Amino acid sequence: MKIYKFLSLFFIAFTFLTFTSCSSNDEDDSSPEAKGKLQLKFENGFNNLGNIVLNQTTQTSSSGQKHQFSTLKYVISNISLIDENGNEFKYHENNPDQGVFIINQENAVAGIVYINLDEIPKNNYKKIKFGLGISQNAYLLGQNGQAEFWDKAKKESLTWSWAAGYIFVKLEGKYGASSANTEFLNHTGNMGNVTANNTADLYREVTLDLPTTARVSATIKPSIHILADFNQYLSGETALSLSSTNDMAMGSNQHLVNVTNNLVKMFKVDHVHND
Ligand SMILES: [Cu+2]
Repeated sequence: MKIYKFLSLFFIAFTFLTFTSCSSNDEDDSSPEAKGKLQLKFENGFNNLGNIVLNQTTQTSSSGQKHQFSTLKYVISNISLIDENGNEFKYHENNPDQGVFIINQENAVAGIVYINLDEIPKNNYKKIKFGLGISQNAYLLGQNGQAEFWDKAKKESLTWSWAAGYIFVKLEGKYGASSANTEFLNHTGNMGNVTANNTADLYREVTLDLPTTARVSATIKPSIHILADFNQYLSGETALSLSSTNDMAMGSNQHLVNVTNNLVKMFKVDHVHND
């Protein structure tokens, strides 16, 4: 009997403690300055084949061309989150040192490349928006405005000269009619100041709906799981074929404009984890 009494007292004390710690957490959460964290997961694949394994996964395009990637990298910037009321929280907008991220398939862990964001206001978010590449507003800050990111991008071989600027998407690999045996490289990016140089602006933004609300709080760090379907590259809105005229393309020529317009449609939020 004694042991039961002891246990029940212990249980009451425990319940009380849990209760008080919960309510104090709630108070923290509701303070206007409450901040939390958010994770983005980028999973690069072919929607019918699953994750892309570099030098291995071989796809056949809608034009019947075999292709595989040895390098797959792209730049994500100007991330913003849109809440239930349509208000937008911008994460270090046009600030490459703090708000630009490189997705490199070499860094994929079980097929996923992670971006971790801090200092996100507690809120319920319904949409995510981000840029593929670097906006002119950011680039035109000049090299002093993005020294850290320039060095980081340089280490990842995602730069040309400063005057030319950044590589936005870097795809390399092999392609061919019956087997993937001919090398290709397609590097998209702006040619410096696109107005001054009268060249195409390849920076693009996408807005994606979240199938489940991402509930950022001091205690919940949601993960937004994004699929990037690389079938869009050659088999997207504009079907593209690699050939000797475009298999060594760098910059923003018409082939790379088409590649960009296809790729910007590859993103989709598959699901959101709230934990
Ligand atoms: Cu997931």
